[in-house]
Amino acid sequence: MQLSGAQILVQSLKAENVEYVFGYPGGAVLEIYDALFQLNKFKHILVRHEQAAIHAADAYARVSGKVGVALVTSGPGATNALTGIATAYSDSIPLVVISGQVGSPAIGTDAFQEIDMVGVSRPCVKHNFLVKNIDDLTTTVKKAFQIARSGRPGPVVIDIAKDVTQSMAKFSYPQEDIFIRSYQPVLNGHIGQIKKAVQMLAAAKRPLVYFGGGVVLGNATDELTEFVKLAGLPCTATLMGLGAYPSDDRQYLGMLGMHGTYEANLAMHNADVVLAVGARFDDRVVSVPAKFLEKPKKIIHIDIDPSSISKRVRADVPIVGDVKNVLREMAAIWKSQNLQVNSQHLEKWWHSLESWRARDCLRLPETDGNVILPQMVVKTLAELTDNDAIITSDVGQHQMFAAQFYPFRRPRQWLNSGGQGTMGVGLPYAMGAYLADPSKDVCCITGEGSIQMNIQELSTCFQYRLPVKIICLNNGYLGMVRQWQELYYGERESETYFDSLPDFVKLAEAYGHVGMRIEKPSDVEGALREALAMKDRCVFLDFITDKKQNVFPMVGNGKGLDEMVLPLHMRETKADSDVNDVNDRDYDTRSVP
Ligand SMILES: Cc1cc2nc3c(=O)[nH]c(=O)nc-3n(C[C@H](O)[C@H](O)[C@H](O)COP(=O)(O)OP(=O)(O)OC[C@H]3O[C@@H](n4cnc5c(N)ncnc54)[C@H](O)[C@@H]3O)c2cc1C
Ligand SMILES: Cc1ncc(C[n+]2csc(CCOP(=O)(O)OP(=O)(O)O)c2C)c(N)n1
Ligand SMILES: [Mg+2]
Repeated sequence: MQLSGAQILVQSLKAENVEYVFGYPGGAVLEIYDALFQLNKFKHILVRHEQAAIHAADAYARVSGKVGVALVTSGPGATNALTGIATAYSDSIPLVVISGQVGSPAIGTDAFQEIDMVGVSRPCVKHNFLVKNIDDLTTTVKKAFQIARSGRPGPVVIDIAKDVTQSMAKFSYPQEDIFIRSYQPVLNGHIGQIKKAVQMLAAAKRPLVYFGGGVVLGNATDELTEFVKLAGLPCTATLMGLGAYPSDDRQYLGMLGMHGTYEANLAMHNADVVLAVGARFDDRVVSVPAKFLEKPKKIIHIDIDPSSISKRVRADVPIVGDVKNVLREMAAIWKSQNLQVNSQHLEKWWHSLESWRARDCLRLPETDGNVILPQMVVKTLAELTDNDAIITSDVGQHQMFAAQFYPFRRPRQWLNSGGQGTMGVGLPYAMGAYLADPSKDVCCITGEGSIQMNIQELSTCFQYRLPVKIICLNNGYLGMVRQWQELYYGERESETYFDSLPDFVKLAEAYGHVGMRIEKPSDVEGALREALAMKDRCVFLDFITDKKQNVFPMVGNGKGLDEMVLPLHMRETKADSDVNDVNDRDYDTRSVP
């Protein structure tokens, strides 16, 4: 039977077991929307802005582990999608984004709503395709899903010329994966390298496991936990790795990096052998490579993407492969060779780590009791949700407070934009997350700045009755930028204060939701309880928080991990440890250069 290209596309997505498509219609995709209507093969979520379609599909992928799918029209629909695509690309999230294109005879003629989507998306996709011939359609869709989900995952764009959606052909979807000669991800690590790595770890004096988003993407939590336990090693997560190892375990030191814990950052600074597992030595972790390597360390780096290895910091033992496979091999060798780290060294190392941890770098700051501390809101939320909610965040101080104060229990529970730091992801992420797993409370921790970047999605939440909870930590400021201005720009608050903000309670109500404004610390718990009890309502909680809270610890630009700006309560006393070479700055915010 002959089908139109649009119908073939819809059938192909069905063959890929697509459950949701997030999208927005327009001229170039009219045929596709008509086929969606007629064939009714999966659920379409009509967002209010294409950027949100991509973010929601991205969140669906982060929570479900499947490929997220979005559909946008040509021209402005496609360009609106770009921020979402770049966001997913930076965090290695598997997406298939279908964009409409003008008819193939019109391509290159400055046609109405024509944009070279393959060209403009090239730097921020794992791969992209332009389909100009209906005979290429099914194989292109098949390849797109294959590429998006395999190896290092990422977004793939399929740009489809309108005439392709209109022409007719026979539908036949490839059953087996298509062999792509130029794309063959390496899944198993080199055994010689793995043996070398294991020996190096066993001989270490101050070993550290540094894991990241690759463990989440590779579903390797069990393998990571087993190896860390087996060898008795301390471990630390990147922002993207949070939840990949249970955060209440004693061997876990918390997040490292720019806003990492004192103990995690000093552990990395002082470690002599580092096992990096699916983490890419981002500049928010490494800061300046020369300072990072100031204390000599051997680096073992497991990553599925060879281009991630030795990109910023040279690896001594590179292992290209899937984290799950490599960690399994490492555990098998560790056991069969009956290896262990010298117990005296390990004991001494743990003594230092514990002394740093005892300094309690995330202790809540003192207040007069009249202002709401943003950290306190996150802590209370964690308690009330038993550390089990899916948390999405936007970008800014609230994002870091969420990362520091919500103790994640499992992978795929924490969704945020790490690589791009895209303000505006929080609400669409909550939408996609809820659709992927409606059994969990889904809470979006946001700021009054970020939420306004995709606030229109409150309308989508109403249309599909998505009962997400929006926890707005409203400090009236673009707080993270203000923090930098306070610390590094002589307190000149250039364009970071909002002189006017909407009444979020009325705004939420106008969209059909429940709005709450919370101004007193004593009301925080009650408000959260009340909101969480409204299982079928979307609730916007506008917490009026302390305007001038800062996120500490903080590693400033150009500083080493041992040169953290510490919270007030730590500035007075020195750490007590034999390997601690940290010089606690007698820090005065105003005197920072
Ligand atoms: C305001 C702000 C503050 C931030 N502060 C911090 C901070 O303090 N600390 C911090 O850590 N980050 C921070 N970030 C985030 C930072 O920018 C990076 O996004 C983050 O550090 C990267 O995490 P990652 O190294 O785990 O890499 P990811 O981006 O998660 O990359 C994963 C890596 O794993 C590999 N991989 C994927 N799948 C597999 C597999 N199956 N097997 C093997 N390898 C695989 C990939 O190739 C890639 O190299 C901040 C961001 C913002 C916006
Ligand atoms: C799209 C985008 N524009 C600008 C920035 C730069 N930026 C990072 S954090 C931030 C402030 C965020 O303010 P808010 O959402 O109120 O959060 P807060 O830091 O106050 O908690 C800005 C402007 C960004 N990350 N993304
Ligand atoms: Mg703010």
